[in-house]
Amino acid sequence: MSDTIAAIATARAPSAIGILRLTGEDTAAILDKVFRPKGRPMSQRENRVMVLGDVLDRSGCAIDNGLAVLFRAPNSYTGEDCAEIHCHGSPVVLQEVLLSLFAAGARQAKGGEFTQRAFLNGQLDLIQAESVADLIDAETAEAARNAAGQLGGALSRGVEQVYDDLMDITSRFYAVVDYPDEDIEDLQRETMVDTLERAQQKLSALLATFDRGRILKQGLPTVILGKPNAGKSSLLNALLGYDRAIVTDVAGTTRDTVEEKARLGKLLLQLCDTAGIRDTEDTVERIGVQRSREAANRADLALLVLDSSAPLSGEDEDVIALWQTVPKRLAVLNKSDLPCAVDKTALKERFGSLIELCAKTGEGIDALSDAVNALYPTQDIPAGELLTNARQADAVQRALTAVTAAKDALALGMTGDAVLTDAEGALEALGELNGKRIREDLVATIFSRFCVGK
Ligand SMILES: Nc1nc2c(ncn2[C@@H]2O[C@H](COP(=O)(O)OP(=O)(O)OP(=O)(O)O)[C@@H](O)[C@H]2O)c(=O)[nH]1
Ligand SMILES: [Mg+2]
Repeated sequence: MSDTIAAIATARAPSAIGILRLTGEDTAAILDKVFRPKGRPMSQRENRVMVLGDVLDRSGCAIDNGLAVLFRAPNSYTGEDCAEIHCHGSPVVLQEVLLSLFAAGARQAKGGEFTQRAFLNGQLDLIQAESVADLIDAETAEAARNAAGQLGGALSRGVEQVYDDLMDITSRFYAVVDYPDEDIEDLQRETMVDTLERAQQKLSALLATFDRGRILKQGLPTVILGKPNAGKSSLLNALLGYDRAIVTDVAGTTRDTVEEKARLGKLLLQLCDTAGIRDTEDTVERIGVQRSREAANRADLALLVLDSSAPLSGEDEDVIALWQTVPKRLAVLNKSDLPCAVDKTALKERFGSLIELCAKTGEGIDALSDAVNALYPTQDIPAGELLTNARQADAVQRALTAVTAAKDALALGMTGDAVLTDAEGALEALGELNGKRIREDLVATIFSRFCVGK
């Protein structure tokens, strides 16, 4: 038995339609008090059918004319009775209807409470529940597709398989521990090592997707490096499509790092424009240069910006040395609209490739986009099977460590209880991952990060 909760599920801005949601055991009764169709009340109508009617405020006056739908348990999002009221998207109307639902007996839903109920009622596992938040927060189509795949159970199925295999092993080991005189037969030992090895492979393959998954969700940490006036801020602005950073012909314009996300082809970049690297007496600029170095340390990709209108200088060489410390790199030859003063062939040879562009007009940005995307090819991982969540990655890592220990213990001929402890450890980690074995307070923390109405 659960109390009935209600929330506005759509954004608080004037829009064509705004939706309120409610779930809990008094859903139908509360809906009858707030929504009045022509003829029979909602509670006496067919399941999952949209009905037109008046939406009533606390005093029983119509404040809108809208639609309502009732999803009776267990065929609903939460697994309980659920309903939606579709109003016109006026924030004032939605707020009045929400108060009307409270007056009729509902209480305000907490962040993520709908999805939390869906999880607690077994409609979704924890991986799927978290993917709901990821889907809503997705910043690229690829991230959304991955979240949708997870919601569909792509990741859950793989985890479930490993979980079941480990359950099988632990139950066999309980037998060994209960009857210590019976040794594990060699044959049985071998099949168990096989099973653990398969689990190990699956878990490490899953963990290997996290790098890509993190990029998908948070953006690829990308630093723009170059000497003063090379055109770094101009490049940032060109990639963003608006003037985010100040651009002037004064060398040393950018003092602090400027961070912004930008979509580039299929990728989301977490761009960081930096202060031009040079030796300087200026205190503020010196701190800026230090920050540029720190940004390079954190970055996964570095874009080196060179000015094609002037020969390479010692300052350029200092930047190149820093640029070379970043794992993935691209060299950009900027100011392609000006007469060229560098030896392009030599630079191409030195850097492997050279992308010529004009940050001022945006010409050549497409080539840069292609080159960046080519560095991060979409792997052959089906959508939905990328780990994107640090909590999940941590659980997979713990499960992997425990499975490896169990496998090693077994291969070394250790006793049943030693292996059992490790196998149990792996099960516990996987149970935390999909929510089969998880502490209540942890569940509450996870869902509290969701927004209200989700
Ligand atoms: N002609 C031409 N000028 C450019 C181009 N890109 C940048 N500039 C000019 O070069 C100067 C410096 O540009 P910025 O983008 O501020 O350079 P920066 O590398 O951020 O410089 P600092 O912040 O001082 O390190 C400005 O006058 C820009 O208008 C380009 O593609 N062509
Ligand atoms: Mg700048």
